[in-house]
Amino acid sequence: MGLNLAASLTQVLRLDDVSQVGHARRVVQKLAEQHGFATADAGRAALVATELASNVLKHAQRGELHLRVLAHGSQPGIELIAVDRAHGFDLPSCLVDGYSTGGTQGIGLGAVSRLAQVFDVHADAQGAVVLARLYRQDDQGKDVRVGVSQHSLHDDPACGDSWHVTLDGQRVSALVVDGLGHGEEAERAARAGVDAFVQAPFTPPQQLLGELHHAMGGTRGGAVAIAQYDGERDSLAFIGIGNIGATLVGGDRPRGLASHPGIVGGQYRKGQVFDYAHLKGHLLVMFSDGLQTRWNLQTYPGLAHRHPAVIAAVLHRDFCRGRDDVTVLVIDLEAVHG
Ligand SMILES: [Mn+2]
Repeated sequence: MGLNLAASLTQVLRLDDVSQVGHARRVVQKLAEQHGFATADAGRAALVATELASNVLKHAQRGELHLRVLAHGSQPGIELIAVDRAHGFDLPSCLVDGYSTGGTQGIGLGAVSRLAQVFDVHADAQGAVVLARLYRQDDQGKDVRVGVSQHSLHDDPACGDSWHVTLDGQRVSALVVDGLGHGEEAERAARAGVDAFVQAPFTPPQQLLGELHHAMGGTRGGAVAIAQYDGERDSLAFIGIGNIGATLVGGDRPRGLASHPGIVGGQYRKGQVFDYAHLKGHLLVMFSDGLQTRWNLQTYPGLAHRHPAVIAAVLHRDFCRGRDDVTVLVIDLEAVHG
C-alpha cells in the first residue's frame, strides 16, 4: 500500500583534489546503471556529478558530494548534493553556462539545472548546498518533497539510526528510530522497528508504537518517533519515546513535538499522542540525537522555502555532533508529492 521511501545511508565523496572529479563521475555513472538507468540517463547523471564536483573545487577548493538512491517504488532516482564551506558563492554567475569549467569538462550549473529533474540551491555565509535529482527519462512519477541526510559514526557500514516514510494518497506516515548506541547491534534494533512499521504504517500511533515495542523486544531497543499527517484533514498525530527530535516549521515560530522518556523494546511508562492542526505550508523535521537541537531555520534566510533535501543537508552540515549516527528527515507537508 502506498509509496514507500526506505532508508539508505548517504554516500559521501570527499572533494579536495581535481582527480576526485573523475572518481565522482565514475561512482555516479555506476550507481545509476546499477539502478536501471539506461546509458543516456546514466551519462546525464555522470555529467551532473562532474559539474557539481568541478564547481565545488573551483569556488571552494574543497567540499563533499553526497549521493543517495531515491527508492520511490520501482523507478529509482539518484540524488546528488554538493556541500561546501566557501564564502561568497555567486549563484547568478554559477548559473551561466560554462562559468565553472575551470579547465575541466564543466558545463555550468545552468546546464545542470536542465539536466536534472529537480535542481535547487542554498548559499549562505557558511557555504553552498546544491541539489540535483535525476530520474529516468521515461519516469512519469513526480518528485517527492522529502529529504534526508543520514550518516553513521566514523562511516561505519552499520548505522544504528533508521527511518521510513510511507505516502498513501494525502496521507504520510514517517518513522525515525535510533537503536541504542551505534554499530551492528544498534542497527539490528532499528531495523526490527522499521520492519514492524512497514507492515501497517497507518495503524493508529499508540498501537503502532506497541507493535514496534514488541518487535524490538529481542534487541537492545531504542528511541522511536512516529508522525502521521492527513492532508485531507490537515492534521498531524505524533508519538515519541526517547531522544528523537521533531519540529514543525512554519507559522510564527517553530514548534517542538514532545516525546516521553523510555526505551522502545525495553521499558517506557507511556506513549502519548499529540495532535496538531492547520499545517499547510509547514515542514516537519525529525532528527536523531546525532544532531544538535539548537538549530533554527529562521536564522537562514530563504532556507525554509528550499527543497527538503537541501534543508536536511544544511542542518547536517552545521549541527552534526560527530559523536553518533545522525539522521535528519525533512518533509514538506503541503506538497509532499511535488
Ligand atoms: Mn543516537
